[in-house]
Amino acid sequence: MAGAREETPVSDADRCDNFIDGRFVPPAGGSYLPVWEPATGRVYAEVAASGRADVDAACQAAERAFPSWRELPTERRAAVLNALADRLEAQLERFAAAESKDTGKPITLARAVDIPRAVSNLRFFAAAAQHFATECHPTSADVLNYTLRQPLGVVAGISPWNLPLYLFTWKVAPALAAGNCVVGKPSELTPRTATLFAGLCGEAGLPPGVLNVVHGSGPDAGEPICAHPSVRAVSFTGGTKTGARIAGVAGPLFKKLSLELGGKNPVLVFDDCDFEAAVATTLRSSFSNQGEICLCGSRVFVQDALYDRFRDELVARAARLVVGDPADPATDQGALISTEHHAKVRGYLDLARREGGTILCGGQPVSLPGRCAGGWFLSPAVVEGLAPDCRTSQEEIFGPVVSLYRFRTEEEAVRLANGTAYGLASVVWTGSLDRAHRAVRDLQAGITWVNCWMLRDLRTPFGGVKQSGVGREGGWEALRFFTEAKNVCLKLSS
Ligand code: TXE
Repeated sequence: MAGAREETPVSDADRCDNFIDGRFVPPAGGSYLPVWEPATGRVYAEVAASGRADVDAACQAAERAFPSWRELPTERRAAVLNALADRLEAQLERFAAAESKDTGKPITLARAVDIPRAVSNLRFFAAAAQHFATECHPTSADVLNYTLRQPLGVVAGISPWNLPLYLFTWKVAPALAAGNCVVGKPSELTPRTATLFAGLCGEAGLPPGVLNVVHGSGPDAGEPICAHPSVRAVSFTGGTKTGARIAGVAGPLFKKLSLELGGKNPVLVFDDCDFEAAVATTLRSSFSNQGEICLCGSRVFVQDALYDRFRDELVARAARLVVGDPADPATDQGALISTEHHAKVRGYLDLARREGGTILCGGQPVSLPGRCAGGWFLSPAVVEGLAPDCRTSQEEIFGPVVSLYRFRTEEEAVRLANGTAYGLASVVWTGSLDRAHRAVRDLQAGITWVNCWMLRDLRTPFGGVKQSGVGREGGWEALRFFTEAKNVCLKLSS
């Protein structure tokens, strides 16, 4: 029965220990947290429940490693990242299986997206660091100002459970490439692939202490990392409330902060769009990874003349998505991350009904036969009839739920799209270049896709506005974040 939890014994091989100073070590306090397999609802591993002492040990190891890592030529650091990428790529199948088991996502997605993207993150920042240049300001004939960009020292990367290795490497790769040492904390819900990744570091030539992985809960392990005096910057991806908490801890200590938070992303479908492309992509932007991607479109605004046709087609296709064992290549929709999250998403569907919405399809717990009988599955839901300002329309659900709204004019669509506290991503479907440009100008979001979704170029700035975050990652932005600019003013002697 979906929602229940069953415990089974855990073997040593399924233990995720910390990785500190180049070695796997148990947590100082000796305790572990259970790790659940979302597809079965059973505990299948355990993860170090670290605390302040483990964070101290990791930060000290990182401090010790920093001088030599910083002094390595950029090319040598890049070579280590490329060696890591090669090893990861060679073990793609092993990592994809681990990611799928830990998160409940379909194995096909982990194989095609999560692990290849982690490989790309490493290769991309290995190359980017070698092309990174700084500014020079010749002030006068005898005065030259130039900018040095120096690594910060020890930096932290705190990553979430929805795209575990993808986002872990998105932080770790630029930080290391720029010459920093890292203390990383993966989500305690999905610690597996970061642990396997740490196991590749030695053979890839990463010196001990350069990358440390400290596992554990947010309050016990994450917060001491954010507050640690050695940590000069924190790059965080996760929920908006957690981001506010981290800002409250790290802000008064004047640490650099990059916060990639939640979203309630609008999709604007105008009646002059390419219908097939719009409906097929909206299906993906609504339900990829069970809707557990911060970039998923969760509010779909459709122009009056197209509304009924678009709704009927989206509902028909959503109803055909296969909810199944994530290990089965035929599965489109895997399990939700936890029983709590499953309950939270179902709670929003109940709320949607109370707020006047109609669930057009899905939204039901799915009971699968066999090994997945206890898994946290939910059929993808399309909702209509909600007011744009009700809670279901305003709060991040982060699951396989999308709501539809009808609009008449361009102004109305943009106003409704902007009417939430969030501003991460937005999507516009139209055949008109003028309309696209106007929408792009007026939408409050860090990213706008026009006639596409999730087409990513790692050189582009990534981040949100309003409650979706502060700062930008990706490309030069990430290398700027993980370095400190120092201006040098040289005057020639007369
Ligand atoms: O994430 P948390 P949760 C959203 C989504 C979801 C909600 C809560 O709506 O339902 O957030 O998810 C660490 N100091 N997103 O609770 O808590 C934590 O251990 C330092 C959006 O699972 O934000 C984990 O490593 N660290 C999202 C990481 O923060 C702390 C992805 C993220 O966990 C901490 C995930 C603390 N006080 C959830 N508390 C996105 N934007 O992609 C927790 N952590």
